[in-house]
Amino acid sequence: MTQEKPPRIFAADQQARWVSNHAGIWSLQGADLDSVPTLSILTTLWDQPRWLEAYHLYDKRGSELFEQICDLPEYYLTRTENAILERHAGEIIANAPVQCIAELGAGYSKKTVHLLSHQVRRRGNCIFAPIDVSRSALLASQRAVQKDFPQIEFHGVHSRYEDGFSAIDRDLPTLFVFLGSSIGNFNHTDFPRFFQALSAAMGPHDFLLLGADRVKAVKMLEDAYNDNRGVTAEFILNVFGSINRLLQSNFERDKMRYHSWLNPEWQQIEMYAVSREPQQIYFPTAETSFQWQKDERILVEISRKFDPIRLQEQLGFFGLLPVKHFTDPNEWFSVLLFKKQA
Ligand code: AVJ
Repeated sequence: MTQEKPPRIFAADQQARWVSNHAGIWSLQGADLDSVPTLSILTTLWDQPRWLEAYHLYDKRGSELFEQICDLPEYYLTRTENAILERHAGEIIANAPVQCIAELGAGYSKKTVHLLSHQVRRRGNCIFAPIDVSRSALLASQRAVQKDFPQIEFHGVHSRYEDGFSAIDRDLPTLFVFLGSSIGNFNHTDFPRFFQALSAAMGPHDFLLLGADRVKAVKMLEDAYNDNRGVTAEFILNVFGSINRLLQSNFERDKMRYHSWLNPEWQQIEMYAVSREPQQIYFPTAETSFQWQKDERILVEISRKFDPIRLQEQLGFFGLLPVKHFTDPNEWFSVLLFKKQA
């Protein structure tokens, strides 16, 4: 442990809780992010329909596959959002007079660079505080920021989103950034819980920048999650490799197939693993098993689509007031700036 003094990004009553074992990277004292969440996996797998929480998708291979998805011709989200940010970063920063940019997830993407460079240009200095459960993502982010923006003070927060954003000093004017339409992964209970907690953690000078994929023609949406090369299928089915490693279970790639569709009532893409044959799935560490029937589906991920105007109205009920709405010429994707109600 290096005896680094906790930086001023943390609120006074939080300072003692955060420790650093690598300069510029902070974790909660005693927190164990790698503990095997057996019970949480089994409870969702025994639900009806069976389902899994999306964060299990991002092991090493899953993260690599997701990177490939971002470059697929069918997956318009990443490049569309990037173009919006590239074009409007100056205006976003001008409208959000902050000293700190705190990014939830995705430590350092080329999308964030647009914000950082405008912040540096306009205000000279800046704190960048990515919050991520992946330590390696934070380290990569730190290397890149220190190289490209030596004037930026970097503090990586190695924690779950909620622990991270709740610890940040409410008096430090901060722009929280949540890009990529990651909110699309939140189901109807996660969604209000997340915004309630985030808004409660935000101070009177704070802003939120949110990237949200929009409701649009069914074919375009379904193609984005069912690409020609089958990368999305590999990404979704890879989750069972990660589950096998955690629980020593016996899911087999060859005995399942990928299926996805747009659920029109919920306006969400649903991504399933479907069993090709009846099979018994064992969980030796929990001494239990279940019969995975032929054609029975396990819901691995959802990706909700949004109407930006309705989203602005909805977030208003959480004390987040719309400031600006940025979109692309085709109106495929929205980047929304909110201010915390004083
Ligand atoms: C990272 C949640 C935004 O929902 O578009 C992409 C994940 N899954 N293709 C999305 C994903 C399959 C992605 N998010």
